[in-house]
Amino acid sequence: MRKNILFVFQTGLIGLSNILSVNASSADTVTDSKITKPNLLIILADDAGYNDFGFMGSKEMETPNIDALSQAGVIFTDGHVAATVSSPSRACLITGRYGHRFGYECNLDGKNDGLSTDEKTLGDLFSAEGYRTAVIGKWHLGSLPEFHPNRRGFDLFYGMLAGGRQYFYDAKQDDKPGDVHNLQLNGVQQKFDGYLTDVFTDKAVEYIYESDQPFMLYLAYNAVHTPMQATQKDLNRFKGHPRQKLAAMTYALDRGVGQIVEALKKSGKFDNTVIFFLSDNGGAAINTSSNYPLKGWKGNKFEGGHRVPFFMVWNNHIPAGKKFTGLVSSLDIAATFADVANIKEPTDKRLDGVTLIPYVTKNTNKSPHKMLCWRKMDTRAIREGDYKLIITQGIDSVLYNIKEDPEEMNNLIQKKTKIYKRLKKDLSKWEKEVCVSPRWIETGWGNITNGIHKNLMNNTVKEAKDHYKRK
Ligand SMILES: [Ca+2]
Repeated sequence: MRKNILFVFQTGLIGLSNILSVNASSADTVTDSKITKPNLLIILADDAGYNDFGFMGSKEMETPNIDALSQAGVIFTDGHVAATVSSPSRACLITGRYGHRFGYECNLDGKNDGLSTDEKTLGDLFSAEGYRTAVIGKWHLGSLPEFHPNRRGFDLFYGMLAGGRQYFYDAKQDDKPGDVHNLQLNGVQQKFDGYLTDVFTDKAVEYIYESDQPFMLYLAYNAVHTPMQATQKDLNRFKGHPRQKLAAMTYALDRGVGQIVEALKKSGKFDNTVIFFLSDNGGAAINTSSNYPLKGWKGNKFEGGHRVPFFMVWNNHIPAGKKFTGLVSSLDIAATFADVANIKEPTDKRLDGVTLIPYVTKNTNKSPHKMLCWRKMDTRAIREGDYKLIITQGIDSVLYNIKEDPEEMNNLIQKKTKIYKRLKKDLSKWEKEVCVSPRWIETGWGNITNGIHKNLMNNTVKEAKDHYKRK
């Protein structure tokens, strides 16, 4: 029995009052046979902007299906990924652990780089518990045979090993035999017709319908990562739009989410599926993302790099239409899944996240985390309470009150010396306790990223919104 707690939902009411926790000991014999483990679904977008969904306030992007899904659950307004670029962010997400524990703090750099085989993935964790497990979409955790999803706990892999690819089949480039950009099914190259976002959606829909046993599906769209390619029909819909290609690509992503939700509902699985939706890192400049009102982009330690659109849905089990303002991390997904599936967390490789269930089901905005930390090469950051410290070695340090100044424009280092010292000490302690030396670094990227941090630290624009003339 799942913690002897049965959540009962009364239709039509919203808020804590509709969640009754019942000591089910007297009803164990009745409920045990009826309760099956919930399905687990992560829908990951790639490089999507903080302000590029309707539910996040965008007036430019059309995302009715994602918006509707967000309203069926809890939106995390202070939700963060654990790294600001794709590959380490995914390593943290899929293990539930800071990648720094196993030297994974940079994007893949060489062909031998990948997710340490000493680490367990969500696939390992849930396949051992009888779940069907699948990755559909982008892997980007190593392309050597030992890093292949099928050898990392996932029964099904339909996607590409690389960190991105073209959205249409191209036999002369990405779809040359043996290329890491190939679309493949469990190691076998696949041809495909149409637009890749729709192709991934179709496979996920098929997977949802055919699953009789509980499933754990990691649906990692490469949308809306470059290259900026969309179907002609979607482009036509946004003719004259200031960000036509991004709007069309986002619309296809939204269409996919709509079809996933429809499949879950038509197959009777929607109420028994725990869904997380988020982006793998902040919006990129190169794909014309808007992170307004946050400062910075993918790849840096300002809020625009790691605070992402992020929500959770478990229909009839957690409240709907709620915003949760406590500090939340993508690291929490693994721990939350373990909790709802009543699986014991590993004791040897401890998860760094916490289950979010007690937070979203109670009338509280208490933070699940006292602090969160980030590190890549010369730059590191710590968020503790309302404050955030960013340090770029050899460049500068900045301290912000994120609650009062989410745009990170007002450096408080001179005014809040005690807080600065405390955060610096705690960050250093985290590095000593958690981080090992990176197993690889991003060759040639150091000077570029340090230059970007220098400009952002110096407020080379007067207001964060100046980054985003088109809100
Ligand atoms: Ca990304």
